[in-house]
Amino acid sequence: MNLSYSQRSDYALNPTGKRLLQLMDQKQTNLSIAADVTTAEELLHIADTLGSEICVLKTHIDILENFTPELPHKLQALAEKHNFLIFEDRKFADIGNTVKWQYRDGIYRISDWSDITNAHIVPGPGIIEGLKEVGLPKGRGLLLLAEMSPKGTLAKGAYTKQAVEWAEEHADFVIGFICVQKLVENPAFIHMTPGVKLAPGGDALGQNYLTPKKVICENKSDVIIVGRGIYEAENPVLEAKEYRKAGWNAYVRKIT
Ligand code: S5P
Repeated sequence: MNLSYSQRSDYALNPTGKRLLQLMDQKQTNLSIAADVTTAEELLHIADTLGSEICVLKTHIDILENFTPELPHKLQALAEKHNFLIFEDRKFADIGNTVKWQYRDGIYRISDWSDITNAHIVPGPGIIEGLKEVGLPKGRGLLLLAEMSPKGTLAKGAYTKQAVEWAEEHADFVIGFICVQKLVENPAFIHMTPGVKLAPGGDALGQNYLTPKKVICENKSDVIIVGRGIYEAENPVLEAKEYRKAGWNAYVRKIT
């Protein structure tokens, strides 16, 4: 079944999942940038200068040294201006009752502004239920970390399979997976893959890089997540255009 992203949106039960699938085709991009920077200024600069190239801006809000409650409003304004979704890569990992607070409260109030967040499944399905109580009424979507990119990851085999089962049980809230390859035929689920560079390889701390073509065409994932490959480039805007083109061409080849 080689459905386009927008055809697949008909199967999505979650409004954010549906919107992302439609947005990718409308905007012709399956590129997500991992904006791993430590100041609000750098984050806003990335969002504004690269926003037109991406479908999703992925943040690590807790690495900012100067977070203020106004920042999410500014990010949301840029998301509207450039038509992208915000994904706070929080990687929740606690029991359901605790993650509710972590998602809704504290300094960051993630559920107020982040369209998408993600969770490890190591605590069991209660983590999904807790996040869902907070996120679903706001129309948010959740990605499960079913696989991880680094060498030596324990997220494989039976663990990955369990993530898929729980996603199917909560398809109104779970919009897909962080994974290395396509895991499930259900066209509603979005597969998002980090560890992507135009040249394959790794870093000094175990990260593995695959090319956009390998990720989209061979591994049949849907979205490439690129961090250092873009923001460390001499010209991040030109580099983002390269990644966008590589990801999009691979998708077009896959579905035709
Ligand atoms: O398995 C994973 C899951 C994630 S979300 N491996 C990852 O690298 N990530 C995230 O993707 C990681 O937290 C970082 O923000 C980004 C990869 O960054 P890069 O600079 O290596 O492209």
